[in-house]
Amino acid sequence: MLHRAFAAVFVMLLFATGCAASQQADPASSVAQPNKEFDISITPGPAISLKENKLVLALTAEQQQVWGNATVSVKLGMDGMEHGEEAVAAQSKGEGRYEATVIPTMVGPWIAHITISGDQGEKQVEFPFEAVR
Ligand SMILES: [Cu+2]
Repeated sequence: MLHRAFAAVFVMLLFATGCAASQQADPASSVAQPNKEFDISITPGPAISLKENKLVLALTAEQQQVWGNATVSVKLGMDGMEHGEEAVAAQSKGEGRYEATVIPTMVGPWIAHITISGDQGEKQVEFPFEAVR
């Protein structure tokens, strides 16, 4: 009886977390902090799975000074899953705006790993987002 209740809770947890339930305790991904420094968005949003979505990084005037001549690349990943995505280069649209076309291959929680390289060096930030059908 009690065992059955536990099983039911476990199944509900699986449903609630979707494919991220396969996530194991991974020190590398658990220390990564979501981005708070940069203005990053999926436009118009929400992200649609198996479709092209526009991910936008908008540097402030101040950040443009710091990250002169920046190049930006984006790689999508899912915690605990190996999707094998390649990094895509974002296009500079001027005035600190960078756009990358990303295609999440399934519904669920994704993390865009964004690399910004410029005069300041290199920085990696993470942008979590949800892909829907
Ligand atoms: Cu997945």
